[in-house]
Amino acid sequence: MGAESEDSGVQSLDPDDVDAADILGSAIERREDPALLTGDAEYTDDIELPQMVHMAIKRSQHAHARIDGIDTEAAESMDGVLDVLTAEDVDVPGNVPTGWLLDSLEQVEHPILATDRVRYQGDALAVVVAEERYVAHDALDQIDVNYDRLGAVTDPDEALSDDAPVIHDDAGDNTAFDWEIGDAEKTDAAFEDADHVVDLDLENQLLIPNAMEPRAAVAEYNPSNEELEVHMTSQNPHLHRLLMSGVIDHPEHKLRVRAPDVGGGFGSKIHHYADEALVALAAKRHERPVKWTARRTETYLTDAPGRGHQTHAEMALSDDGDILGFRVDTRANLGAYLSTFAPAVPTYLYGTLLSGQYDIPAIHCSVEGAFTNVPPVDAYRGAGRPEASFVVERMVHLAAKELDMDPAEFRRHNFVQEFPYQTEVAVEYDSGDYEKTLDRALDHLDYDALRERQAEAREEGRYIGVGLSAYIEACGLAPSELAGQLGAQAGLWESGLVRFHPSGKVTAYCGTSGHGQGHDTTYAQIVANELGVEYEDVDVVEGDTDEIPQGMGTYGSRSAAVGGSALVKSSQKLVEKARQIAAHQLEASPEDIEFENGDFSVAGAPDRSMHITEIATEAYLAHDMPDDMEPGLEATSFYDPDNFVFPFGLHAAVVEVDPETGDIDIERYVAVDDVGNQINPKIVEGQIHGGVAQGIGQALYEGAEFDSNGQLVTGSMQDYTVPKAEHIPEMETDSTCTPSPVNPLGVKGVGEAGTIAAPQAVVNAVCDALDVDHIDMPLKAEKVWRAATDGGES
Ligand code: MCN
Repeated sequence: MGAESEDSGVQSLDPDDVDAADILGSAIERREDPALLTGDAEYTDDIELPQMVHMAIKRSQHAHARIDGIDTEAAESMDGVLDVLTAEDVDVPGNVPTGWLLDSLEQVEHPILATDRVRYQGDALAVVVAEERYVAHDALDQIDVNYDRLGAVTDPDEALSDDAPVIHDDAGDNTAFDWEIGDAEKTDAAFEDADHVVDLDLENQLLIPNAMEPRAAVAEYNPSNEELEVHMTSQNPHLHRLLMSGVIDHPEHKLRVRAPDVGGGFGSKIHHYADEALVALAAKRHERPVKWTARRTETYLTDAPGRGHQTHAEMALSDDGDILGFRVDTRANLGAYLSTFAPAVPTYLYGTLLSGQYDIPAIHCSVEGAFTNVPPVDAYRGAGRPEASFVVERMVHLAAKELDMDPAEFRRHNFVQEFPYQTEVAVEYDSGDYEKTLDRALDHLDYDALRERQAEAREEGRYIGVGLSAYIEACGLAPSELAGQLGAQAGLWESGLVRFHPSGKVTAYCGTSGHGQGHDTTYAQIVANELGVEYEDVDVVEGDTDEIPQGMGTYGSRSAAVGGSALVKSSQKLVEKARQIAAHQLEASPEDIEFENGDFSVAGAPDRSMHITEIATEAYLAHDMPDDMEPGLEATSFYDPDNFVFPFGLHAAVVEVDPETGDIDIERYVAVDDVGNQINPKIVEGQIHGGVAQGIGQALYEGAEFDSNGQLVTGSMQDYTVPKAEHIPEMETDSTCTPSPVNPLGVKGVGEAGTIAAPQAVVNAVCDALDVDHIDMPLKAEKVWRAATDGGES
């Protein structure tokens, strides 16, 4: 495990061709893919239940309005319509909660159906329950809503200005919170001593998540035992169960939340939305199964968008090339209400990462959160860390330019060298070797030759640019005690249960909930390795509150580091019990029993041994157990890590810009990542590919746009460019391995790394090509052409 790959592209292996002892760290094929690729997967919308009815949601057509009445009579009288519900019919608390609090946070009500006011286009007003899906949707048109329109604001800077329309009257203004981190005085002093100061205004545009499968829920209620089962597109079923039990006032132990196969989430399926709670309520009200599946237009209007920062950043520098201080002032778009983890994203997941890979002696960051008339904003792949890395790496690029230093050497000069490293923004980096990823990337690029080629091309009137991104991220947020001190309303541990069956087969249950990341494969690799059993003999179960003891879910690239480690801990507990049984049956003392590759043997007498699968049988026969030992062979752990893990890497883009048209051609994209030990290098590579594609999407194409009335003008795939294969260059991937000391696997997360690294690699490359300070994302042709033509900021 942890071998460093040297060639670009990892070869997939058939698990049958891998020795059991080498299973951990092997690039075996994903076992989940055949079902996903052949249509055998079961998504929420595939679920058909007897007597099932359908729900559709009437959504506000305006971004901000008072509601002077909703007339549902015509809809109710339609054939096939069973019911139309408005806020008046909601007889439960019905308020969507916030899962992260800050001292200065302005908590506002978020009713699951709007009462007297709508605050974004798409806010839920009423639901129709009908025998057929299309009847339910047709009935929406028959609901007459009397709107009294109000002024709308979608930009955080404008929302925070004095004359902006106020979105929550009780709050007085649109400030959701004021937050800061770092040492303001020390940072001011650093700027006073500076030889140079560079500064930039940067926008990190609002992005709309685009999971392949839209959000959906099917709820069924059994009145005889009051059990309510909700199948839904969830990244964290236990958390959804906990929150939903409060929202709809249904006992948690009689609520089962199950995530069938989930077609991607990228963060958007973490949060508790109004919609799934409404499905559950409708099922209880009608005592019939109810299904709701969002249409693509609904996902554009209501899936929590991400990013949405306006930032002013300043960096203080010495003549010698040292970064002396860093000052960052950000206004973050929170949307119309506070989504589940919204307050954490632009604060603790952002400000704490502003040291990047650099030893910066003074940092201060202030963030003002703004309510606006866009959908509630929350975590989207990277969640705060891409925003931080973008600010740091854009500023570092500019600083090198200001000092006339090569950007690679400027980075090297300022890199953190010793670990653990305590940053000025609270977090302590676990391990790293930043020069190694830089050098590896520069080798791939043949950097010196590339710079020469760039200079020659410039002489010929061609604009080639090289952009570097030395990113860092934090995942596996922990421990729970710290998260609690910072405002989390939940723990950030993970549970794992490993169960041996009497026949010697194994099931591993984990509270994470994969939705594309290959957990069935990697968790089976981990458990097979720990127990010394065949990989094929380990089954993995996730995503069901009735089957799994507890769980926090999959987001923040935490599953390998926290969920995988919980499975290691459980496996180790189980091995210890098996060792006692082996010692008893082999008539030796437990201290003399050695365990290797599934065999327990007596030290010095290797022929006296039992395989762990035999012990499993013995544990359930229970005919000959040690005194006072219970039968059975399974173990559960709740693993709460001591610290975050900090993956890092160096991504580089080489672009050629056509100054006549503003077109950008990404000639090369090199990604060198260090995610500690790799459980499965093929899955790691796949995660990097997907992440980079999303990052390039942000750099070049994506961005939510609203008109002056707050209407979304990029509300479909025709208007909002999600990158396609043809938009993404061939990636050259490589890795180094610096294990994390934090968890027993030595792993760091990989699920968001590419998305965090890519945007600034591309923007730096384009700015380098045109020799301009900055162009705001997305780098659409007109902006680039203007920058090329005006030679300055667009
Ligand atoms: N892994 C590994 N070695 C490591 C680290 C991870 O082999 N050193 C493996 C893991 O075992 C897992 C995969 O890589 O199979 C991703 O692991 P991890 O980094 O722990 O991330 P999570 O599993 O927690 O996934 C969450 C992450 C996030 S936050 C987003 S957003 C995202 C992402 O994963 N959304 C995705 N990748 C996605 N991939 C798909 N297909 N769909 C999404 O919605």
